[in-house]
Amino acid sequence: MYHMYCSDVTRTVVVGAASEEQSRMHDTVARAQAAALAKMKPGSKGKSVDAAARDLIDRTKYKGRFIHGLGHSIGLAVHDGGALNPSSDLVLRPNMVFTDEPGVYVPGFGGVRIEDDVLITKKGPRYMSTAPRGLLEL
Ligand SMILES: [Mn+2]
Repeated sequence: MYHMYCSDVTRTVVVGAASEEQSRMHDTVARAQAAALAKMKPGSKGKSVDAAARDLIDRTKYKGRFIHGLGHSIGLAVHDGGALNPSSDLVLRPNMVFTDEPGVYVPGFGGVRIEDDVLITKKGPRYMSTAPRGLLEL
């Protein structure tokens, strides 16, 4: 919280050194997050932002493993009412703030989510969260 406004950030942690598969999974989600970010511009529809991440994931071995919407608006409430998901007709406008939080989840193996908060500006998207986005090895 900052002056009553919420943030919502997710990082993924692996205990020990990441395996090749864990690294590949994290890299896929990172690329999906970046693909969605590139679409987070004024005039974009929520469903097209979601599709940028979902289509990327669905072209990999993790097809169908992104099992939630891409993100949500955020402000005085952490889930502020607007959604970025496959059925969202919401149109992005300058000064709106959304999360960009793709993930993949494989039963019996594990999951990855990377979540950051993004300000929509006339010039395009701007990350408001600055924590390192890499896979954390503990
Ligand atoms: Mn969230």
